[in-house]
Amino acid sequence: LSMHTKCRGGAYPFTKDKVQRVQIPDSKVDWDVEFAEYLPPCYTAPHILAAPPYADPEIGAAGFKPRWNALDGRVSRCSHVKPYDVVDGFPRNVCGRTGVAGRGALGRWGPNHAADPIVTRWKVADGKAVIHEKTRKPILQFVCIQRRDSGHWAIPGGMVDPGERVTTTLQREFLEEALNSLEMTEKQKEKSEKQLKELFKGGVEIYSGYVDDPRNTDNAWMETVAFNFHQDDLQGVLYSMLLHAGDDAKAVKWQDISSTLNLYASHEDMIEKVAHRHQAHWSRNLAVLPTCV
Ligand code: RP5
Ligand code: MG
Ligand code: MG
Repeated sequence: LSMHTKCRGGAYPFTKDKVQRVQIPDSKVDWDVEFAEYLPPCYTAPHILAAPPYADPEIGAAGFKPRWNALDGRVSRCSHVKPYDVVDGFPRNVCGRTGVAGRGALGRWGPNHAADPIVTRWKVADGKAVIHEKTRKPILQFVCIQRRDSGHWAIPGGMVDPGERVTTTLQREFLEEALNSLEMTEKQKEKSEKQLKELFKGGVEIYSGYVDDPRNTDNAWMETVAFNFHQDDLQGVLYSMLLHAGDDAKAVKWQDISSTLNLYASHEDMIEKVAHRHQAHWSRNLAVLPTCV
């Protein structure tokens, strides 16, 4: 991702329009380009300043000595993109200016690491894979959740807890958001985990890097590692498993994959990669190849 767009311009999310981002033309996103009059508002959400366990203290707070661009105890402050600059004690967004300083709604200064499980199966009808009429390619479906915070449809991803393995985060977030494991009995949870065991063994990394998340600021931003867990078997467990939205998801569904999706942050880009990986249908607007004369 060379330039972010969803974290530029307009109001910062969840501020009821009270915090407006400074408009930044494409040409001035890059920190290396002079922007003398740039004076972004500084905003950190009240629930972050209230210091929940997952959030950092304020920069300069007694005893807060973050190790930037390094593994800081159990928290990774390394970017997947590149080492970031730290200016006057504040880490700088690896993808440039966002029009707002501070942490916004994000807990950590610098990179906030998430993981995104992209769980896929083939669309079927009468026991057979459904082929797209235009592209003649099979249609892939993924488990898509509706975010409670913004209402956008998204991959059921979540934050990597301190010291947590990404493989654990992927499975935990899928269980929480798409199967509502937080409201299951231990027995039900065990059953779901068992059902998913084979699937989650075979994940393939699709993307690792910056996420164009609307919460990003000049000093705090989302990064993720996205894995695809695909089931090829048209009779597999994914066809009988009951989806049930939970935690920060308010709805969940199997979503047909195509280029007309309009997902949260830069999730479409990750889904597109998955579609290509499986040679599944993506866009009905096939590229028109130049003809030789
Ligand atoms: C996105 O936010 C990531 O790609 C991931 O899907 C999600 C993690 O944040 P929460 O869902 O925990 O808010 O940037
Ligand atoms: Mg979650
Ligand atoms: Mg989430």
